Amino acid sequence: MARKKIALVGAGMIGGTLAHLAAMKEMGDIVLFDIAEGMPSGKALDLAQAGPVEGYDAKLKGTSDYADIAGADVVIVTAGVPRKAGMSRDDLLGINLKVMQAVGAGIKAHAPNAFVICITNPLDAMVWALREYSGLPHNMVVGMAGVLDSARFRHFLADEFDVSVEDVTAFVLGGHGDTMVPVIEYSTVAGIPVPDLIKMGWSTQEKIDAIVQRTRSGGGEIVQLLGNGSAFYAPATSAIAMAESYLKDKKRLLPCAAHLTGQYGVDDLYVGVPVVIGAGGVERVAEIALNDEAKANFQTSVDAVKELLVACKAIDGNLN
Ligand code: A3D
Repeated sequence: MARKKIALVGAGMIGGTLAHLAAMKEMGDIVLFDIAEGMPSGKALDLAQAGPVEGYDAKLKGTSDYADIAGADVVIVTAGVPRKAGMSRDDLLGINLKVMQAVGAGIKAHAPNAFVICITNPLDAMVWALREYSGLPHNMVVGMAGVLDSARFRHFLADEFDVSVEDVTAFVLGGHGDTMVPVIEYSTVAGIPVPDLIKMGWSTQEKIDAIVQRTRSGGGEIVQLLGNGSAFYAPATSAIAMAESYLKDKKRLLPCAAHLTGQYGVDDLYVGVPVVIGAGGVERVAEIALNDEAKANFQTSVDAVKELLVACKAIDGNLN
């Protein structure tokens, strides 16, 4: 069986980390695409030279020519600009929308059968625009945010309960922004829901509320600390988990920005919900029951995503 092909569009901080992870896991051959000439080839060569030491077999190529992504099984898109301290994700919209137009055209021409994972911010609007520009089926285009936001929530919860992160599951729904919705009823330690753990005296409502808030601003906390650019290790790991679920038909249930067609009362919008990812791309949307507070928060988040789409359409009249 031929090796799989993973195309990484955008070879910056996340793109380079994606290439490293994909090579270490021998997920397939890797193409690093970027408009910056030379840099993707430099990263590809550096990573190829780590192969003999680590013992991974993967062909790595850097390029600025879309023809090189031809036949990719998975395309992960990080092209664009990241946030700087003091910027919101939404401040990136104007620049990154134009980038999505170019990337969408490249995918449409050269990798129309790929499973496409978008990471570029503002995520929920960019994944929608990328789908529009690429013309791929909705089930084959998905946004990475929920896996990362949930991982941040899981890390903070594991720290608070002083238990292994392995046993902590958590769900964060809604758009990838300050209005995201960490749902504590569906967050557990080895199956014990967080509200029960509070009753057991393992934590307090105040502490969990503070963790929810820290999760919402988890990306901003890292932007402040780094001083230049935004998080890249955990975002890359999260996208790789989604790519693996597709390539290995694992059918993992992961929170992702997926296209909704009436689920959760939302139509024709990309927003973070739990979905099953398998060989068919996004195979199923899990519609979980939400309490009134979570429902209201989810709606606020959906309204924020809708506003971003209005802004996209104002910039590009061809989007509708
Ligand atoms: P960075 O290291 O700047 O890499 C972006 C790369 O995109 C650079 O190498 C650019 O040269 C390249 N690029 C710019 N325009 C184009 C184009 N038209 N075609 C191809 N390549 C292009 O950023 P990064 O890797 O740190 O972040 C990438 C994106 O991910 C940003 O938009 C971030 O805001 C976003 N991000 C999202 C999350 C989510 O959870 C959704 C988390 C962290 C970062």
